[in-house]
Amino acid sequence: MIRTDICVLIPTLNEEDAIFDVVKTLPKRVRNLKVTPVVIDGRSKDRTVSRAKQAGATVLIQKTRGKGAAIQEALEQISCDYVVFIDGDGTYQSVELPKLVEPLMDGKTDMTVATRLAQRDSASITPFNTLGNIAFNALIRFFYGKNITDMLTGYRALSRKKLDELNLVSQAFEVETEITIEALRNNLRIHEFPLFYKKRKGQTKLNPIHDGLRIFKTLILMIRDTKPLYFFGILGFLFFLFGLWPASLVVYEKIVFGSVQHVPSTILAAFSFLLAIQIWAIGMLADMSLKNNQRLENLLRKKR
Ligand SMILES: Nc1nc2c(ncn2[C@@H]2O[C@H](COP(=O)(O)OP(=O)(O)OP(=O)(O)O)[C@@H](O)[C@H]2O)c(=O)[nH]1
Ligand SMILES: [Mg+2]
Repeated sequence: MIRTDICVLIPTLNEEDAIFDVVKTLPKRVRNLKVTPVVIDGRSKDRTVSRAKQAGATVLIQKTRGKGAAIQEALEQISCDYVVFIDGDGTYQSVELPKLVEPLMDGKTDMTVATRLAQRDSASITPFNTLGNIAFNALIRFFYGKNITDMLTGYRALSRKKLDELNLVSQAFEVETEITIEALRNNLRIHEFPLFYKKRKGQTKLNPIHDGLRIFKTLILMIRDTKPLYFFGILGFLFFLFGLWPASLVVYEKIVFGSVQHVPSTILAAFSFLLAIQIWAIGMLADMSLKNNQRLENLLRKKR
């Protein structure tokens, strides 16, 4: 077990060009607290592990696969007061670590997040990734009413106690999405601030289509589980709207001609409305179950 005050968790996969500087430029202490860089390496084929050790990091070798899995695996082997996540590709400013940890130490916030969109190298994020990020942030704003400006950033910090309250299960690049929504679900105070974001060294491990779809799926499923009334409410409303067109046709015929000519339209309208009602009912049941779970969670938290 690694014991320290502030653990900086750095997942790496073939990052030999960047990892030395990422580790070396980390401050050794924040105020009087010791900082320990822990690299969790996904069995890199290059010199990542030796470069990380040269820079002074503790290196763990990942048994599973994927960034999210790496983080979970590492957390099981670390005991600390604060956890900082930073990518090992040289995109984030290691030296700015105190800006992330000090607000936590002062009790001003529960999670600090360094955002990338305001200040960055021109080619650091592709237009496609920027667009995806903006769309995901908009979904969060719509469902949770919180103005998260960069939910996919890899540089963030939490106290270990707060981190342990989050239910993290994702294996790959969905981990940031999961942390963000879990933080919102647990009413954590989130403090975002911009930090300069550099162009990455070495090859990206993120496949924009494949990983983008996985992130989208995670986001939608988490919205379903944490905001069922909105989720099923909107879904039911879409079916209700869909049924309005054949229904208006049928009503028009009944009023003008006195009888209904389009029987299939009647069936389609009835089917759509019934489906909408069923979806709304599922939403209400899911919401009741969520509220009960929250009550249980609160009870358990108080008993701890
Ligand atoms: N341990 C481990 N680390 C990984 C794995 N996949 C990616 N990483 C690391 O996770 C960090 C983020 O991955 P990136 O490829 O930079 O992904 P990104 O930052 O979303 O995308 P870029 O815009 O290309 O930087 C990097 O330090 C990677 O080396 C993995 O399977 N295991
Ligand atoms: Mg990166």
